[in-house]
Amino acid sequence: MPAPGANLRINGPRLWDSLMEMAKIGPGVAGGNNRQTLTDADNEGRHLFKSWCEAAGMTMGVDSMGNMFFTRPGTDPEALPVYMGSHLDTQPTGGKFDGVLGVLGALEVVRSMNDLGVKTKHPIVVTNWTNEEGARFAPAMLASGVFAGLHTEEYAKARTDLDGKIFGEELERIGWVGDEKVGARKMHAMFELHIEQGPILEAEGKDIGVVTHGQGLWWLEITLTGKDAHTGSTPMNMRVNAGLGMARITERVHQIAMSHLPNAVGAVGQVKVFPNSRNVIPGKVIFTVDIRSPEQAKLDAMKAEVIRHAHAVAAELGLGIGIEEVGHFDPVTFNPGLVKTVRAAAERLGYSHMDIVSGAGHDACWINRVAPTVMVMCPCVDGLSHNEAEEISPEWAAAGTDVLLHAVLETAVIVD
Ligand code: HGY
Ligand code: MN
Ligand code: MN
Repeated sequence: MPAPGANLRINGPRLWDSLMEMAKIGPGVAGGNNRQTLTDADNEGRHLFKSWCEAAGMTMGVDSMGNMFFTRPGTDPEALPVYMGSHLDTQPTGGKFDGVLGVLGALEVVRSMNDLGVKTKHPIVVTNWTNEEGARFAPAMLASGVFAGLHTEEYAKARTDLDGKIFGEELERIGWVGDEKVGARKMHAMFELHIEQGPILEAEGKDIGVVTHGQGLWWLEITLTGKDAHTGSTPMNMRVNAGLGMARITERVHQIAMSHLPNAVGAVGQVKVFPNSRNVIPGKVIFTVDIRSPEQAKLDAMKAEVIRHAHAVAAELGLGIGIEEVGHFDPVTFNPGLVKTVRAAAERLGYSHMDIVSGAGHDACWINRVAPTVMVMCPCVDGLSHNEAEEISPEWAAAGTDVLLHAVLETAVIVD
């Protein structure tokens, strides 16, 4: 099948306008976004996205996890569709582009296909996956994980947020429980365009990241139980300080990652301290360890070291300890054939590019289990993400979406 002509390009200004329009929904306090999953802002963003997709002639399907699918018909209705998409939910202090570029970039591909009068053999489906971030309801990539069979729908719908709200009830509340069975859809291929969320592409001066692999991840939620006591009158040798245990384990997580460099990262991002009063020694803490590596052996070794050390600290300080695995996926290898297609598209379009391993987790990491999958990345300024100051250039957005257009058209097969 001949590749699409290099002159086929998306409409960059239209894409940028849509990104800025979506960014108005669920605004943050510092120029970014707080459009967390299953909130009213998420609902508003979903409706705006739906209106745009329907205006582009696509028809909507929604599954029982609220995953949204918009279909542009192909000439062969028997042919499995080519999917592309990402997520519209954001971190509480998120940027305007994490996830959103992949969803609205996919929409722009269809809008451009309409402008160009392009027909394809395979149908095309634009997707918004529910709760990719895992910020409000852990784990991350929750709904794509149910779709790929990694989690049961029952497990997912029982997840709770910090206020005790339940996922299934919140999905019901915003009215996005669809009638499709999760995971019933079969895919010819799945593409996800995403900002890198790291510094490599910008530092190397590359416009496009051809994502060959994704690093693996563990989220370990540790609960330490000590004893509430007065911070002033309690002698140091009588304290059972859960907060001290958390501090020691947090420091050790950093050291463990450093001891496994390169290709290893680790941090503690979410912390809950009880009773969280200035003059009470914390009797209980719950915190999540996030460790990652593209190398299976390193990921396994770091997990074992974190658990071993956490138990040693608890024993040393006389603390009770519980460790729950609240998120995990092994390192991912994306489909080599689609990787080649993405690389060839960047080459044909004249964009500088390099192979890259994704540092962040993405819905594509789960969908890769059930369909041929690949990612396309564009740089972000200073590699910053999960921060309201997240920034990309319109040129980077357009380049990534041009490559998505070409790779999807080649895979979906243009029909004259
Ligand atoms: O955690 C991640 O890597 C993704 O941003 N959910
Ligand atoms: Mn993302
Ligand atoms: Mn994210």
